[in-house]
Amino acid sequence: MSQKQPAKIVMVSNRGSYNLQATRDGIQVVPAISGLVSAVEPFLREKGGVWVAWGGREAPQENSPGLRLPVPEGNPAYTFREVPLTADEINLYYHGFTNSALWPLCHYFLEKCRYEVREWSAYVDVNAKFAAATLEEAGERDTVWVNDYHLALVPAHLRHRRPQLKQFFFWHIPFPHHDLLATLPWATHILRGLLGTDVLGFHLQAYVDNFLQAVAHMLGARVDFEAGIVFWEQRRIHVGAWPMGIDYQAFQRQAASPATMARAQKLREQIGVERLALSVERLDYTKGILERLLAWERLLEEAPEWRGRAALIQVAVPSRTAVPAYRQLKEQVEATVGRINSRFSDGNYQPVYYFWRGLPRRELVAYYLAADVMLVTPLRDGLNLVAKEYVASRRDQTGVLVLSRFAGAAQELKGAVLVNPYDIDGMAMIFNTALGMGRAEQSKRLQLLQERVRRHDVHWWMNCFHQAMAVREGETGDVSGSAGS
Ligand code: GDG
Repeated sequence: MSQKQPAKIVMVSNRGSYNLQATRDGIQVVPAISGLVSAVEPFLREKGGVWVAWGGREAPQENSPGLRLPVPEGNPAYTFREVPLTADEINLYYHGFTNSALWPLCHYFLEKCRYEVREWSAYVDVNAKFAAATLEEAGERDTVWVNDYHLALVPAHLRHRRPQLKQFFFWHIPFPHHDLLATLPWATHILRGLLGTDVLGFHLQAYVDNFLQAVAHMLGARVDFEAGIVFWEQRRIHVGAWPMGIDYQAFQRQAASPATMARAQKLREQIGVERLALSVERLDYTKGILERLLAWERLLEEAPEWRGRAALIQVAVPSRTAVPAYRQLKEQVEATVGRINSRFSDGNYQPVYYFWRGLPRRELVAYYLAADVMLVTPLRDGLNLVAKEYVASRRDQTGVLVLSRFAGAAQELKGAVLVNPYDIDGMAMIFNTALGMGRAEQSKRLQLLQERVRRHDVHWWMNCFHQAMAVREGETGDVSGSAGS
């Protein structure tokens, strides 16, 4: 890469902004749905750069080089660089270590964790592959931004191969207490890998604290807990809490479009109830879908006045379908929806509308607009962007956000009605309150929520990293006494 080119951002994540699908006519590029994509893609579209990611397909051959594609199609703004994975790698690294060890561990589902050495080895190999592709894309002056638990070892690889490269890392899910982390046989490797970065971000201060305690206890690193700095191998690593924001104005604009409003109106007419509740998420056991359905059923049992008058739309986006825990959950959710509908449907009335598919963005905003009550009740969630998107879409300041106290977003979103998703009876009572909440109370709460989501939007979030990097670049102080050197 030429030194004369302007510095660019190289985003690195397991799944990127696009999935590649082989068709008879060649490779088709399909936009991907994820929180990260929603937040960061607009930035790359505006500023250009590269997104290094697995394209979601099986590599055609063992050593395929990986495609480089200008995206979006028709109006290219940045480059999508594929890291091709073989069938074995997908199975062992993706379905295996990341989604059957790290994901449940970080969400406190220890009973769902599977620790297998060959899955760990695949994780090590795939992280090396991602690091190699990143080094091919990044120039000396570029900034590399690595994302999430899939790629915890990439920062140390990059540091080793190119010590001066500027690096951010953002961890999008909860970071567990070291008591829990210690159950993972390779926990110290994960910590060492992450310490290759310059700036490490989490959504919440609680996750920062867990990380700092883990490196202090498990690696013996010197830590300034107050300043959020780890001293490691003659370097300082800045660790901070920056809850991700959304593109508030984009949601407001979409919600203001006549087509979206008309679609929302049509949806309400089709369902034909007084009060409409909505939930949208990947079909994942952390999201509390089953518990929410049980609470909805309890509501209809205990508060029969809602029968015929309130319905729930549950959008469950297919996710990780090769992992047994997800397949099992799908069966349980579908059986539960079937039972509730057979118990309480009457004439044209149906209490639950269940969709196992993703919606196009425009359609999603129409659903947000149609919903009087948004139920976001994960058992544990790093943050949760859906809650923020609902808030941003409610231009007339009506609507109620019911939010789990175990979603990271609950710390920011004062004005939401908080629930404990493990307490089915309690949740049913809160659904009752939310469905019956008056306009004045709704609007008071939504104003508070919108103020927060508007101020701490995606631009604020990106800026936090730039500021943290600027602080790091201004440093010249003594870093002697670092452990791990
Ligand atoms: C992880 C962490 C953290 C969802 N359904 C549809 C759709 N989505 C979009 C939403 C939102 C994103 O996907 C989901 O983001 P969440 O934050 O709610 O949840 P995760 O996917 O689990 O994300 C989470 C996040 O990373 C960011 O750091 O907040 O805690 O688990 O943007 O809009 N988009 C479309 N159709 C759908 O049906 N178009």
